[in-house]
Amino acid sequence: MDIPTVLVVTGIVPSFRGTDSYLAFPTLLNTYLELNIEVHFKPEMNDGLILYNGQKPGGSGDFFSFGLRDGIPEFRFDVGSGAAIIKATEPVTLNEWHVARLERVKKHGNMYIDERGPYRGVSPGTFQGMDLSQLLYIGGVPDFGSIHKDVGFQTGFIGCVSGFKSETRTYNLMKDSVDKQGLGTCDVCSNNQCLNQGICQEAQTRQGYTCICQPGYSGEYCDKISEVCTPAGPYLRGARICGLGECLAGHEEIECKCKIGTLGKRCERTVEIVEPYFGGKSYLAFPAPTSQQKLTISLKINPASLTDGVILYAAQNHQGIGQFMSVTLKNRQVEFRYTMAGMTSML
Ligand SMILES: [Ca+2]
Repeated sequence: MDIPTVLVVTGIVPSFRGTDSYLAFPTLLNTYLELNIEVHFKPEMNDGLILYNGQKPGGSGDFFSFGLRDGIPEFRFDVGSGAAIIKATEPVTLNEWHVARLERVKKHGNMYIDERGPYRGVSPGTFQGMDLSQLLYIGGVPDFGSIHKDVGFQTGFIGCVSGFKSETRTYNLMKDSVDKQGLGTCDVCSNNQCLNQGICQEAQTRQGYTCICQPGYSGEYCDKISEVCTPAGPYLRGARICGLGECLAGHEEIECKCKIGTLGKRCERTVEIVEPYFGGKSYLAFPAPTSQQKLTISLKINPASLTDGVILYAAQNHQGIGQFMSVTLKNRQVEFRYTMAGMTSML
């Protein structure tokens, strides 16, 4: 195998600088009776707001927030009749990764920090339901003057956030955000624990990276001697062998199916593809066109060979029955075929 020399998939784990620095997402859903979220963070300073979601513009109404005050994690929420304030009993360590788990059932809140807890609190008054409709912010907010007055923060977080998840969804921090401001790249690999020449790859995991293992090694830190894919989630053992690609079990050894833009036996190298070259067994897949009335497609092709081949294909289903359209090279001519009203036409 080639020795990996290049690895430039970066910009996956954001860092925040305290002011004018945040990520925004659509409001958190299904929080009326319960809240169940988790955030992974590495602070560089002791104070700053890490999460905020409110109800009304200008900050009135319900909200929940999470942040660090003198290094102490603090979870607050208001369901309509006053804020619950839940504090941990000890500060978190700076420059290390931490996990905060925030739970709420009606007026009752629990916070776990690195599995310590629960730290508990109850909101006052009679209201029980949390109504949220503004954007969910991570790392800070655009304007501290227009968030709920009981949040109690004037500055955003300084440090890195490697993951955020709700009960039903793990967020892709960079891709799922609807607005972002002032982000930097987190240096996640300077103290990585990848063993056996494993390569550190920035990733939205608890520690902000995964290890891409050399052949013959696997495990979270390439610490296990083996070469098998495991039928597990994207960040478990098998997937790490192939970096961001997919691990396939072959007869003799594993194979990596790399995402476009990565290549190498373990998807360890990156390349920017402007004009893709197809070698006969390759393809690019896109969502099927949705326009039913009229469809205009333009393609620029440069054939390296005039042997027959498929240039473009889209169909109703995977079974090869039903409607389809295709553009092919056949007998040195470009053919366009499509079905309409049960008839196949050919141009
Ligand atoms: Ca409410």
